[in-house]
This record gives sequence, structure tokens and C-alpha cells, in this order.
Amino acid sequence: MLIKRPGDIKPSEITPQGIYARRRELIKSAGLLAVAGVAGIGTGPATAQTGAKLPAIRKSSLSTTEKPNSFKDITSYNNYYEFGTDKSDPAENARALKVRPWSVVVEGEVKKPRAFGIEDLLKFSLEERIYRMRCVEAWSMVIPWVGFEFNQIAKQVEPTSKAKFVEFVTAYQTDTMNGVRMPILNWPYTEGLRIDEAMHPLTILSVGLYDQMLPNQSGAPVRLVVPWKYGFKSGKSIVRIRFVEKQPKTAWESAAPQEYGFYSNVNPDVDHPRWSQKTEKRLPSFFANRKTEMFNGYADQVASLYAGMDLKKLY
Ligand SMILES: Nc1nc2c(c(=O)[nH]1)N[C@H]1C(S)=C(S)[C@@H](COP(=O)(O)O)O[C@H]1N2
Ligand SMILES: [Mo]
Repeated sequence: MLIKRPGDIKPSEITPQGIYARRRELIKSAGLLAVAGVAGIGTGPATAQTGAKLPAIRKSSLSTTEKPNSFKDITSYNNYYEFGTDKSDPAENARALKVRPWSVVVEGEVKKPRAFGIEDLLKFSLEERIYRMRCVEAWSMVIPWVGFEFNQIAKQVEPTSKAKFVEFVTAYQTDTMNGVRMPILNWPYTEGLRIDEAMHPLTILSVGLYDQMLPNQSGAPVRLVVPWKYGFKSGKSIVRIRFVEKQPKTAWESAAPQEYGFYSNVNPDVDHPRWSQKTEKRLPSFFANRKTEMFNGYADQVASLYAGMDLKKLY
């Protein structure tokens, strides 16, 4: 194959535009269109649960009162690079994702490691959490997730005193994900949180959107949601959760360490090396005329987690 190994790519090539240009180039030069075509199939029983109606869901006092984006906005403009790097790619290509059977293995520094089938996860008491979500690319949306607090999982597996961080590993399906043939990231996509961030009541595992099971492009059947951090911290289609002692390396840190830190808290005072983070466009508006707020507006709830830390260094 003509594809470079991830280590051969300069971080400067990993701009949204750079990825796009590279991909066009690769498709042309390697004839990958045929390979990419596998993502068109996949509407069999394996995906039957996606989109199914959820029962009446409790409302949460932790929801924003801002007006949510439409279901269509939320599911037609996505980042899910395993299915392509254009915002419209996941809606099209993630149809192939196999979401049943599904289980999430929870292991590492815990007293009771176990796997949770998706059926087990759906038994947690689900509530609606309407959150502002802010992408590092300076766009934002308001999204009515349905899910449960991550700390509910922790309660069941009982982390040991050595558990200082949590690593999240997402699905790697070489037969359904056309994007993983591109050396954009070290697949599978991984993310991490410090244990107190993971245990914070705002951190949820989401299984639904509005009154439906999560659409595939949104991270079916289960994804993380961390509303005070840039969107990439919210890993989609999670298969493994590890409680660990040392700070895990995340996929974006490995790809471009000078651009993406471990914490990645939304912060208008720390620009991305190549663009400002002071403002954002609230989709579907086209204009970046909205002021970005510290911790994406969740400072009252989470600022204390970072007391004494230099957030310009630890971005
Ligand atoms: N597995 C995986 N998870 C991912 C991504 C991805 O490419 N792969 N993109 C991230 C980014 S950059 C953002 S902004 C959010 C987007 O979530 P949404 O499309 O549901 O709004 O998902 C995050 N989770
Ligand atoms: Mo993002």
C-alpha cells in the first residue's frame, strides 16, 4: 500500500484541511475508492437497535436551558474519523458499524473487573442531559444526550487506590470502518481523563439522542460525553475502559502533541497553535461570532478540579 505509517506524518499535515487534501490524494493515487465502498452496506439485524425509541426519560437539573440543535443538525455534521474526515461522511458511512452484539470491558485498577453488555448499560437509570458541546475546530452545538453518569460504572467495579486515570478505548472494526485505512491517527481512537474528571457528575456515558438510541454517527451504541472539554475527549463507540495508575497517551496527543494536550479543557485564553479559541460558531450559524466561555460555560461546576494548575501549560 502507498499509505504512510502514522509516524511518518508531520503534525502540520493533520489540519482538517490537510487531512482532506491528503485523503483526496491517497484516494486518487491508491485507488482506494473501491475499498471505501464497503461502508455502504450494513443495514441488517446488527444495526436494528439504532434509532429505536427509548422509554420516557427523566429530565436533569444539570441540563442547559439553551435551545437544542435539531436532530438533523446533530446527526448530519459529525466528527468520526473512522468513517471519513468530511463532516458529512459519518452520516453516510457509519451505517456499516456493527452495534450488536456489544460489550464494554471494564478492567485495570479495579476490585471487580467485568464486561457490561449493552443490555446491562441500558438498565442504568437513564436521564436526559442537554449539554453545550464545543469542538476544538471552533464550532458548537447544544445536544440532548440520554445517558447515565460514568461514576455509576465505577461504583460497580470499585476502583482501587492506585486508579488515578481512566483510559477509554473505542471500536476498531476494520471491516466496517473505511477511515481506519488512512493513517490519520493511531487506531483505535483512545482518550483519557483524570479520575476526578471521570467521576464528576457532568461526565456521562450516552446511549441516546433525543428520544432514540444513539445513531451510529453519534457514537452508537455508547459514547462518552464530557461537556467542559473539547469534543474530541468524548470518544465514540466505546469498547474498553481501563482504570490506570499513569496518565494514558491519547490518540490526538500521539498524533500532534504540541497541538492537543491531555486536558483539553475549553479555554478561550489558550489558542490552538494555528487558530483562535476566543469565539465559536453555534451551528447552523455560519459566523464565529459567539464568545467561547471558560470550561465551555461549566466553570461553576468544574473549575475547582483545576485549582492551582497552570492551564496555559497543561492545556
Ligand atoms: N471514535 C471517535 N470518537 C470521536 C471522534 C472520532 O473521530 N472518533 N471525534 C471526536 C470529535 S473531534 C468530536 S467534536 C466529537 C463529535 O461528536 P458529535 O459528532 O456527536 O457531535 O466526537 C469525538 N469522538
Ligand atoms: Mo472536535
